[in-house]
Amino acid sequence: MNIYALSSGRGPSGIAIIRISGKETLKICEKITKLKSIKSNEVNFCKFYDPKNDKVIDPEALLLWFPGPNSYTGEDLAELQIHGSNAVINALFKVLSEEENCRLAEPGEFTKLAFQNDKIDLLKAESIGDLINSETEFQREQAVKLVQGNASNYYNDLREKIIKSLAYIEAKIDFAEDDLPEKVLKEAHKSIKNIHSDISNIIEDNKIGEKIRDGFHVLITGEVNAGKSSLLNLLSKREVAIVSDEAGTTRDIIETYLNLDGYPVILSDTAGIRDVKNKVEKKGISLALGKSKESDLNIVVIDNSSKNINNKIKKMINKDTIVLLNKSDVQDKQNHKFDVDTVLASVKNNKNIDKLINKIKEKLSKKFSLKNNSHLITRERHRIKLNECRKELDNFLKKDQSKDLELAAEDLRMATRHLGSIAGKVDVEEILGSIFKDFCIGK
Ligand SMILES: Nc1nc2c(ncn2[C@@H]2O[C@H](COP(=O)(O)OP(=O)(O)OP(=O)(O)O)[C@@H](O)[C@H]2O)c(=O)[nH]1
Ligand SMILES: [Mg+2]
Repeated sequence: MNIYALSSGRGPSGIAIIRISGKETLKICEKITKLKSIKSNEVNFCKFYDPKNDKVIDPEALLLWFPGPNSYTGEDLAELQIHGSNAVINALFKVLSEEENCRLAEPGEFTKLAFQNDKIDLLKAESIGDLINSETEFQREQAVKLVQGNASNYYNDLREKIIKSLAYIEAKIDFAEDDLPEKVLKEAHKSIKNIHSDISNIIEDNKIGEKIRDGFHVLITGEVNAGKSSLLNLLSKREVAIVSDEAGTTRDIIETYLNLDGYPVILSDTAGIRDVKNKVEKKGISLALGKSKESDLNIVVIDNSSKNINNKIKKMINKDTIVLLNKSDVQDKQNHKFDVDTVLASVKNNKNIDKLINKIKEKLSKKFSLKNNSHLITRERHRIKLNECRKELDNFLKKDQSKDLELAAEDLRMATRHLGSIAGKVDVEEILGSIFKDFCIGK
């Protein structure tokens, strides 16, 4: 089966790129360009035709032809660069759909083929998706690291170290009667202990990689009518939440996604905290209080002219929060003092909001040590596999190796399997075989 899809965004645009992958790619290209010889890995200047009626679809276009296996998918692949109007794209799609054994690709199918044909590992496939979807600078940087294979190399190194220890243990099992020095087992144990601690460090990373990928949760909470929804609208540059001078306007949690100077942030506006009887507002307040416990950062908004601050709000303020004393245009003298980060601002006049943004960035980067560039886990899937791997290493370390050698070997085998499945490598036996063979020759 041959597949095709639009690889660039939907037009109208100067150029659109359609990819075709599959065994008959060249045949299809020859048919729709009428070119006698299509040069590989070079630009072919051409016209595209509808072979049914010989009418020209695009009079000036380019064709790039990459014979497999040296192509993105590992199969024969062509890139058709055509004028990016919807009409040209649709006409060419119609022609391709009328070809035998040719269908529209499913989402991600080209990359799936690349994985299946061993062109890329799973981590790279995921990171290509992340790079395509990256919206902020942090997300782009993280995806670039993964596309370049930083995480894959790291996991592969760890995995190979486990396999080496496993080879020692296998040798001890197979050549029990020979005098393999006890030292060998001790070294294997020590190496696994180090790997265990490396994996623990990766797991206990405050979920930074996932946060960069999915966004940091920042919550706007505080007094009623203090300007929380106004702040949400100002930061997201659109009217997301209703603003009104009526206290208790917001009840539901309103979320919006934004790029705060490179920081991906999921910003939530909530109901103001106060003591009320109204059932709906009460529910909104309890939602807000619950959410404030899970978020990465709380911005507590207080009207600078307020006389008394509700106790529940006071309790929310700690060194991990930022207090925004709002409406400085009404009262410009700071009315409340807190020994935490406080910004006196006016949302209405967009005064000192830049200071608030800087504080948000500062807090997030401190809490998640963003300067450290070793974030490896970007998905829950990786975390689950690492946890499973660590569990097996735990089992191994707990065993008395002099008695349970076979079982200890099985623990390590499982550990390599979990680690390998992060990047999509599961054929442990093969690598194990080669290392073990070398070990025996060297003995
Ligand atoms: N003077 C002044 N008024 C503001 C400022 N920010 C917001 N307001 C006004 O304060 C009122 C309440 O604003 P909202 O943004 O709805 O406040 P809220 O905290 O979301 O209110 P609830 O959802 O009811 O808790 C509106 O009339 C806003 O126009 C400000 O910086 N200065
Ligand atoms: Mg509101």
